[in-house]
Amino acid sequence: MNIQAYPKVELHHHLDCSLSYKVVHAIDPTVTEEIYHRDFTGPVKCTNLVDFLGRTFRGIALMQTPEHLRMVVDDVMGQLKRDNVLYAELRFAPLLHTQQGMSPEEVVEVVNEALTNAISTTGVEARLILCTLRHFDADESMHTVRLVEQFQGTNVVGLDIAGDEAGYPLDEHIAAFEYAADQGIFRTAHAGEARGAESVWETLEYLQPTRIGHGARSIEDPALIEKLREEQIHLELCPASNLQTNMYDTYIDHPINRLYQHGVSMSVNTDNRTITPVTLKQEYEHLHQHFQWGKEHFLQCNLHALRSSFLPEETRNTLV
Ligand code: ES4
Ligand code: ZN
Repeated sequence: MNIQAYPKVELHHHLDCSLSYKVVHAIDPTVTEEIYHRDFTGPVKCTNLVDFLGRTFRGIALMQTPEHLRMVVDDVMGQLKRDNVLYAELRFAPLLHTQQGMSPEEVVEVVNEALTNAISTTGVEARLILCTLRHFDADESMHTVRLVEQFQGTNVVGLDIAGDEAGYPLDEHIAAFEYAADQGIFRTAHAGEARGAESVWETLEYLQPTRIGHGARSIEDPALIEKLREEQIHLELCPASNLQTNMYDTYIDHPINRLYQHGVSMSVNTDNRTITPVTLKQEYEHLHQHFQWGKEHFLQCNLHALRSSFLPEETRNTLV
């Protein structure tokens, strides 16, 4: 089985956490390969999600001008092409890119335009998801969903909430997600990563997403598994990232194979490619090695991913 050549779909990919050494060095020539591996790439095990999130700032600091944003988009799209990704949804938080004077609107405009160009040069189809963050207040969350609304009809297709799941509740974000639902904006939300099944239940109740970022810990509650299966709520699973954030000790402890056997809609994703230095090819190899996954598993995940993608319904099946 040639896993590299295998066509892949990636729904959960943080644009701001996937900078290659090459682009980091091009933006900041003082960063040597040694510094990149020390400061940008995380250790095999972080203490927890907060420790992991603390490693996102170095990359974000290099994405504060139009030129640097364009370089990162081109770099990431090149990585996806080499991984034989057919379709990707790339996410980032526009409000984190205003340190050198860009407005959030300009940030989205630049990334959107750079992505249109990269789609035509690479042939990789891709769209954008804008993230609010758990520690943001209600105004910042509302600003983020307004950006999604403003950019409807471009590459921007949805809303996500990321960040410190265990440290901040959902209260500040409920209005923004309600607004998104009223506007027909697609929604996903990180949950079931730093907290267990009760966090996934809360997220489903208050934010009403059609997908959950991670959601791996849903396995802890059979009633939740039943709900996910019945309502076809899609889990964007990222096993290598979950090992790194210390959710599980070893690969075989990860519930991805059990979730698959329960018939839950799911996809395989990298989450990020800098802090967790992993490609989808490598992630598929891990699954083959530890759970004997083969073509039928990867095909099923990719079909589930397309069905749950934020493309317009009529184009979801045109990529296969
Ligand atoms: C996250 Cl902001 C961010 N980046 C990567 N992974 C995450 N998990 C939760 N928030
Ligand atoms: Zn994530």
